[in-house]
Amino acid sequence: MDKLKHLRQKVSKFRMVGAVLLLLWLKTIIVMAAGFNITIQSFLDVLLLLINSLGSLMIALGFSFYFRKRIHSFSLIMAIVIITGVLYADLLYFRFYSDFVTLPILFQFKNVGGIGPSTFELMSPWDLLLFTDLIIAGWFLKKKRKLPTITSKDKSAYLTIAFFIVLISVAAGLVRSPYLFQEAYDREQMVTAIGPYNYHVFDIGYVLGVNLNPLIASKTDTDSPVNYTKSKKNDQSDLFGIAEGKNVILISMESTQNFVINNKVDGKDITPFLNSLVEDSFYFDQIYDQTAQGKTSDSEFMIDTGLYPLASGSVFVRKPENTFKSMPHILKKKDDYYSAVFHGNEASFWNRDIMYESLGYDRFYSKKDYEVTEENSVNYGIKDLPFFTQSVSYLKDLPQPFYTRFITLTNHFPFLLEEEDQLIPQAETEVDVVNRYVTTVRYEDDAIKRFFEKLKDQGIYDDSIFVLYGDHYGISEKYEPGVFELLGMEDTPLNHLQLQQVPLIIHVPGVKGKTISSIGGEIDIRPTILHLLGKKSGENLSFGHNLFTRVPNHPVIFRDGGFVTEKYMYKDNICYNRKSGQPVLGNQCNPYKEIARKELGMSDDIIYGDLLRFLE
Ligand code: GP9
Ligand code: MN
Repeated sequence: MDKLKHLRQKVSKFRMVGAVLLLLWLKTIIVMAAGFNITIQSFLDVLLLLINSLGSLMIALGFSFYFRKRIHSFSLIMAIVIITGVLYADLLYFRFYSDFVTLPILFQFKNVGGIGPSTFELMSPWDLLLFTDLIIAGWFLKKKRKLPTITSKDKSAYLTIAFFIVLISVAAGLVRSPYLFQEAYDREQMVTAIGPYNYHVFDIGYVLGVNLNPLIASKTDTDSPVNYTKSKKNDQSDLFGIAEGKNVILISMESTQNFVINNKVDGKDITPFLNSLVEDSFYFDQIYDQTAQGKTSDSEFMIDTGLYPLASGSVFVRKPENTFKSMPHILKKKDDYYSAVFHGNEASFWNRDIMYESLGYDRFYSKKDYEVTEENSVNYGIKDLPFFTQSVSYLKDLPQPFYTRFITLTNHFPFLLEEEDQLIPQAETEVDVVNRYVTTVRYEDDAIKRFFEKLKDQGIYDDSIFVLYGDHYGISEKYEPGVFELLGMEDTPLNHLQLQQVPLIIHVPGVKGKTISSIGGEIDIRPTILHLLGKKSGENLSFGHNLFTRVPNHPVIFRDGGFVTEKYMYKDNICYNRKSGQPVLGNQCNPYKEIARKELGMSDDIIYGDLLRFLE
């Protein structure tokens, strides 16, 4: 009897912590299920949803025991504030990017273009409900400051139980996803399996851990990626070398998705110039955006190095001191190409000023090289038209042949443009972002058209090849319903995948070209250019395939471990048949999943271990 009474007394000491725990636990489950759309496919998924945040929440609240002898009410309130803050930040970030916050992204927040200008737009009045527990607990704890004393023995028992729950839930997560930690880039899988809080702890540990990789790496670590990338099937085509010795002009088209090509708004073409250009070029109409959190910089990185971007943060920001074997290096060595990037934003954005040196660029024309005024700017900076006009005055004096990239800016979220620059009316969907988007794309199209005209005037056009590509999606999943409305498409996983396509147009003056509908990704752009320039070498330790001969069943791999092949698509851990659009048995995707894991893993090893320094 005494024992029971004793136990009851013990438990009652934890009443307050228990109540707070219950509120936070329920809140986390609701946010996971309703906010993060966690996939529930089995009983195990339900179980994981219920337990995987419990242990970590207990540990977080357990800190409050250690502030004083008594549970300090202030420390409990702080724990609620911090936990709710993390959860809410995750929720807002997820609403825009359908992704989870990582440690590196916090250090490059000034570069996170999406949520910055529109955080308020991402909020909903319902979100206030997330803070109700804070108000209740605050009110209660204000009245009852003196909470019970907890003995060291009780504290240890509490924490033992908490760690045990964490252990059990991680083990259950591993039963669900055996490659959980090898596929740490699949953050959706991570959060589903081990919950948002354990995920954040893992992410911090992982990021800190990989910083040690360069210290322990050695030349032998390059063996397996060298052998793997050497064994890639690289067929030749009769286009090999057709552009030998020509200038290369890459145009990175900000946020430009493939659906705008040959589409109209109110009877008017969204991209009249690009539409005419594709008639006269190699137009790849099934190229997928493979960027991750580094957005524009990720696309630049893939094209210059043939490596995958990192799963979290931008390589430009995280690994600028690495050795790279990039396009400028290869072309300089072989044919003494001069290389330059033109971009009207601040040089330090995405750490470009530092990274371009590592990538071997001779010159970076950034904001300070342009005349930027209030009149000629919008949103992020100088508008595309004055940007190209001013760029040509530099370009005409560059030593030839050159390898150059022009990065446009006007078509950037939230797609702002003065009325006089809007060459077509806004679309009339339910989604304003989409309505504005078509006008900024139309503006960009016109600016590119005039750029071509100026290059013809300067006599540069004939001696150059042009590679125009959309850097990544512009309309995030949140706003996609507007695109579906515009295009009269259904909102299905397959159609969502289709919207991840970006245009790739390779224009070789004097060569007829054609539309090529085999699948590919941004990582394949580099070997395709090298092929046209007649370069056989330089493709070791890079993962792209020449798009003119790309094997159709090799997966186009996304940074979250998803992929698309000719037959299948794998997204959010579901395997779909692309023809029917229906989910199929997961094992049909397994061989490709294995390739994705291998390539992403090797690419990460190269970057985290700075392995290319061993191959000089
Ligand atoms: C900024 C521009 C846009 O300089 O490249 O960056 P994004 O937000 O698209 O990565
Ligand atoms: Mn971009």
